[in-house]
Amino acid sequence: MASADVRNIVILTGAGVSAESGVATFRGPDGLWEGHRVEDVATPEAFVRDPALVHQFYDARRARLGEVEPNAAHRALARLDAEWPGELLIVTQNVDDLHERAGAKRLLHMHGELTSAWCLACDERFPWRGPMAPSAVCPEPVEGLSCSSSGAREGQSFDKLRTDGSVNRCPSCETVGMVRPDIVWFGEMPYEMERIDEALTKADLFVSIGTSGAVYPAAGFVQTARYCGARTLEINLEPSQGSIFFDERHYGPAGVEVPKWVTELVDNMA
Ligand code: BJW
Repeated sequence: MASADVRNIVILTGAGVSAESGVATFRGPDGLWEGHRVEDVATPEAFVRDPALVHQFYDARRARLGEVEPNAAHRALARLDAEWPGELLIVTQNVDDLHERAGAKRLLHMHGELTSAWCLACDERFPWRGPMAPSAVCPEPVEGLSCSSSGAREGQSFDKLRTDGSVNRCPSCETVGMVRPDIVWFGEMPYEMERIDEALTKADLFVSIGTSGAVYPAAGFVQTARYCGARTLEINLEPSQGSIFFDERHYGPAGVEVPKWVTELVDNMA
């Protein structure tokens, strides 16, 4: 793909770009979290059914962010972002912060971020670093409430539970027990769809990296970009579900294939 013909680039990344940093993918052999499928913990219904379980899932992953580092693929994309003179947008489905820690700036998180929280009481979003679940020890008996094994029951907010210090309190309206992960769950609208659609319609090159193509609307971006005239490139460990829609395919670890592709593109810049 000659870079002289390319000015506007859209890059979609998925869990595979962070795999070599030690972040688990969703649908691989290690793609279960303590026996739960992502579809069972990443829905609004799951959160209502068992908020403690869902908080535990996201608290564990938020804590893990401190133990992982960007890899060669994140760094190569940050280099491309810094050096590419045309338009470029990195759309990540990932909720980790490895792209920005590598230095990427022209980036958006369409499925939300682990380091962001959303208050359901006042609708504010704000940065969040520590655990979000109050450590839900079974409280002294509170009238009308009982503890399930996971510390909460259907429809129950955490405000009546005694905690050991981690309080689920909104810093804006101060309501306790109504802060949830700022993550796009199944059935919810991903972020910044208008901006993504606009970039896809203008793209000369669409590159998909480390995603299985199993989750929409991201899985459909390749078809939109292609329909609007972009060349399309897939970089993944193996053919994704949408591999037939790509003009070019590079299969191998992102930490090897992405730096190779970026070097080629940047070295041949017009
Ligand atoms: C490597 C590698 C290495 C490994 N190097 N590669 C029926 C038909 C069509 C659609 C639907 C349907 N029923 C419901 C829907 C809609 C639904 C959906 O798509 N469901 C599917 C299960 C079918 N989508 C939604 O509900 C979305 N909202 C929505 O559609 O709103 C309405 C709407 C209407 C119109 C326009 C727009 C919107 C919301 C989806 C929210 C997804 N949320 C999750 C969890 C939250 C985030 C979190 O907790 O982290 O996001 S699900 C999970 O999957 C996560 C990911 O971002 C997402 C995608 O996964 P990803 O990144 O592709 O990871 P994997 O594990 O699947 O693949 C990794 C790949 O990497 C593999 O291919 C490996 O080979 C590869 N790999 N190591 C390179 N080293």
